[in-house]
Amino acid sequence: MEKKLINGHPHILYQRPPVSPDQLLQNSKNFYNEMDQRRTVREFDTKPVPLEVMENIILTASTAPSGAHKQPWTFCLISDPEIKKKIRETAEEEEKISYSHRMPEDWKNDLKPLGTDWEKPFLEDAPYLIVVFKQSYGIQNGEKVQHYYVQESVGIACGFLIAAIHHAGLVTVTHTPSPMNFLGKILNRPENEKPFLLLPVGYPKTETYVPDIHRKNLEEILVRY
Ligand code: IYR
Repeated sequence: MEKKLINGHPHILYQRPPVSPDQLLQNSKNFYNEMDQRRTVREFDTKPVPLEVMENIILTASTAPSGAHKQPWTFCLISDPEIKKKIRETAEEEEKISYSHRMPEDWKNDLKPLGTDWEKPFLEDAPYLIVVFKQSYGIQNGEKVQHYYVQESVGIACGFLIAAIHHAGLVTVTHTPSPMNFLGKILNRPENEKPFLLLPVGYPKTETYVPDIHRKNLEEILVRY
């Protein structure tokens, strides 16, 4: 029987082909090796990326689990140069104040190895910007719909999004201009949506340098019981 009712709701049989322990090892190693090649990149080539690639990446993000399957996210995909310019100008205005007044010295010192500053040319150079919005609540047929674990759900979806961008062969940087409410205004988003993360997406510049920093090793991150 391929379908049955549970709590009066239809369920379908879920089957995945069995995977041998050897194959599990191979698959997990391959995926780890691929993800370990991911780097945050802040210098983008202006070379275009096909729209369908971006749509597939966003579809992948939307496969993330979410509280009560409410899928409390909206992905805004921006290629319009005028909108990118406006976002860059406003983000830089805020970042200028952050770097000069808002961020304490310790924070700025922690960022020194990454080489960041208030200038964000990637907001115009990258062929696409994705602005992820979290929906504090949903609206269906004019009625408010309760959402659950919004922060966690959208965070997980962004993880999937970043993995999909990398897997496709592109690069990104998780940019969180602060404060970032201006994004809702520029993109004309409704009251139930709050900006969560901004990701420029594209090819890296031909000669791009990234910080010579390293990931914690397994013994530093894993506790076995
Ligand atoms: N939002 C600023 C500052 C910044 C903060 C952290 I924490 C980073 O890991 C990187 C940057 C900016 O985008 O420059």
